[in-house]
Amino acid sequence: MYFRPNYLHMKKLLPLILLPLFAFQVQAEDGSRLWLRAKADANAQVVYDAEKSPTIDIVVNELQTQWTGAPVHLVIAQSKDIRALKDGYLIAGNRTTGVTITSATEQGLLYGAYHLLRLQETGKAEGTLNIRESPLYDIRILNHWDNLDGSVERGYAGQSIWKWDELPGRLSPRYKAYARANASIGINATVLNNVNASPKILTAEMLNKVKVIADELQPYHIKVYLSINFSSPAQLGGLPTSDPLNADVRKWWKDKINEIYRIIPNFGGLLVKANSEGLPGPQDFGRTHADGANMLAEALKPHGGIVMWRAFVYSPSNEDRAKQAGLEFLPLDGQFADNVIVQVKNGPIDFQPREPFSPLFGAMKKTPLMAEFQITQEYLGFSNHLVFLAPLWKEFFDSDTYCNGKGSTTAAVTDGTLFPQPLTAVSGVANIGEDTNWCGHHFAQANWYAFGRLAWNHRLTADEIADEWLRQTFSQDPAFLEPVKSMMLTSRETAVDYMMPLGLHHIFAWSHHYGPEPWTDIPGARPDWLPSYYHQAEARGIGFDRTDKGSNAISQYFSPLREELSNVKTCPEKFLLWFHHVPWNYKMKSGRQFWDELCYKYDSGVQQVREYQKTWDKAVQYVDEERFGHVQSRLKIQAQDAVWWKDACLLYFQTFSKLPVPYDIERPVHELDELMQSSKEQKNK
Ligand code: BDP
Repeated sequence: MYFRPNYLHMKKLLPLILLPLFAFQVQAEDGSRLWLRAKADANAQVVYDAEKSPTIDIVVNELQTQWTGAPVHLVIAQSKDIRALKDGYLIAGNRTTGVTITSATEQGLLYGAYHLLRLQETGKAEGTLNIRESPLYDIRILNHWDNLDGSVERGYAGQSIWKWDELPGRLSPRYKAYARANASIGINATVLNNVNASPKILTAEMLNKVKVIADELQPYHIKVYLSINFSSPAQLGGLPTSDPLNADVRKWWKDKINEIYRIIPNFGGLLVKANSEGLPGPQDFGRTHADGANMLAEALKPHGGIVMWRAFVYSPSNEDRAKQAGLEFLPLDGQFADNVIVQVKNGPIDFQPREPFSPLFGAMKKTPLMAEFQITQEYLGFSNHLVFLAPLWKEFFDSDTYCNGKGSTTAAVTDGTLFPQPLTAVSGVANIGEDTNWCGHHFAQANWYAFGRLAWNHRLTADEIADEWLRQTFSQDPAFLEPVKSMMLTSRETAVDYMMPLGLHHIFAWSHHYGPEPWTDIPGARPDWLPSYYHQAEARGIGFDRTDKGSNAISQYFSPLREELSNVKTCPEKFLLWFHHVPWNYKMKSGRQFWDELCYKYDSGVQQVREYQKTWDKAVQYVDEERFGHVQSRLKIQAQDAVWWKDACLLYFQTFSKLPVPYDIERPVHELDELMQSSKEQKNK
C-alpha cells in the first residue's frame, strides 16, 4: 500500500534524523537571528550630526555594538545631490581610519548603517569605501495574509506574528525584531492583514491595536497599511449599500479614514482586493474598479495616504483567465487618481512556478503599476522545499514588454524610468510566521531577504543576493559557499522541472496546492480552477493554445514579443505549453520529441534534488547541528515530493500520449491509481 504522509501536518511529525558519523563543529542554532548574526560586542565609536531620535538611537546602538572598525560619523545633509538619493545614502572612508555615512534623512542613515554592517559581515568592508545608494522603488512593502484569528492564509511558518488577542496591552518582542530585520534590507512598509479582509479590521478596537504595532515599527521607518473589505460601510457601518458613488458611503469612508489617521498619524494607506474570488467590490453596484479606488483615494489624499488596488481579478466567464485582468483593467488606464497604484501579480494567472509576465505591465501607460510577488511558497512546496526565488523575480524584472520599443523591461515600466510616476512600489506576500526560524525552512529566510534587496535594487543579481545571504547566515568559507550557492541559484529551475516544466501550469492539488493533481475533477467546480483547463492534455497533444487560433491572450502583448510567442518555433520552450497546444511527437530544439523532453525534464528535476542532498550533507562541517538537521530533513521531503510529482504527472499524461518513458530515466515507483486514490482520500478528509 502506498503511503503518502499528510504533508500539511508534516512539520509536526518531522524527526531530526542525523547521521551519527557527522562531526559537528559549531554550536546549535535555531535560526531566529535570521541574517543578523554579528556578535554584539564591538564597542565602536559613533559620532552623529543629526538630531537625536529613536531612529538615531537605533543606528548608533547597532553600530556601537557591531561595527569593529574605526569611528563612524553619521551626517544629515540637505544638498540637492544628497536629497536626490531619497532615503539613500553615501558611505565613504575606510575601516581603519574612519567611515562617514551621509543622508538627507535619518531613515537613510539607518539603511546606510545596515549596509556598512552587511559589508563587514560579508567580508567586504576592507579598502576604501565609496558607496552611493538610493532605492529604485519608493514603497517596498510586505503583504501579510494574516487573519484576525491568528491563522495565516497560505502561511507555512506557524501562526501569525501579530498577537491581536494580546494587543494593545502586551507587546511581543517579535515586533521589534521584525522591524529590525526589514529595515536591515530596506523594507519600509507592511500590510498587516489578509487581502481577504474582514471588515472588523476597521473597528476602533482593532485600530487601537494596529496603532501599537505601528508605533513599534515606526523607529525602523516601517509604515503600516491595512487591507480593507469593500463592503465595510454596509457590514460594519450598517449602511444599506457600499456603492462607491453613494454620498453616505463616501462620507462613511472619509470619516473612517479620518479616524484611522487620528489614531495612527503615520498610517500608509489601504490595500484592496475587490470583485475577486467572491469578495465584494464596486462592480456589485455597476461601478468600475476606478470608481472604487478613487473614492478611497479621495478620502486618503489629505493625509498623504495611498490606495493599492489589486488587479487579481477573473470572473466566471468563458474568457481565458490569463486575459481577464487585461480585459477589466486596460480600459481603465488613465482613470485612476494620482494616489492610486494598481498592484499586479507578476504573472497573468497566479504565482505559478513559472509564468510569463502579466501583459498589464507596459500596457497601462497612464497608471502606476506595482508588481506583487509571492514570497510564501504556496505553489512551490510550502516551507518543505528549498526554492530560492530571486531568479524568478529577476526573470520578471528583466522581461522586455516592448511597450516603448526594445528595453522596456517590467522593471523600467514600474520604477519610474519609462513613465513619470508619482508613486513607485513593489510588494511581496510575506512568508513570516511565529516559527522560531520565522519562515518554516531556514532557506526560506533567503526569500524574505531577496525580496527586500531586490525591492531596493532590482539590478542586483540573484548570485550577489545569495552570496550575501549565505555569508551572513551560514559561513563565508568558499568550500561551503560555492556549492550551496549553486544549489540555491538552480533551485527554482529545478522546482519548475519536477513540477511544471515547459510551460505547464496550475496542475496542483485542489485547494491546498501542495503536490500534483493533474487529474483533479471536482463536479460543479469552475473550469478555471481545474488542472485540465490549463494542461488540455488529450490523445493528440498537450498545452493551452493562447495564439489567435486559441484564446488569443497573446494579443495582449506588444510586438515583436507577440509574434515571437505566437510562432511555436520562436516561442521560448520554457513557455511552450503556456502558449501552444503541441502534439506529443512535436520536435523540440534538442531533437527529441516533446513527450521524451517532458520525461527528461521531470527526471532532471528529481536528479537535481538528489544532488542537493549530497551538497548539503557535504556542508555538514560548516553548519551548526540544529540548522543542518532541519534542512537535511526538508531535503528528504523535497526529494520524495519530486519523485511524487514526476510519477504523478508522467503516469497521468502517459494515459494520453501512450508513449513509453525513455528507458534511461528513473522508473516510476508509484502506481497512478494509488496516487489518484490517495489524493481523493485527502480531499474527503
Ligand atoms: C491565490 C491564493 C488565495 C489568495 C489569492 C489572492 O490561493 O489564497 O487569496 O491568490 O491573491 O493565490 O487574492
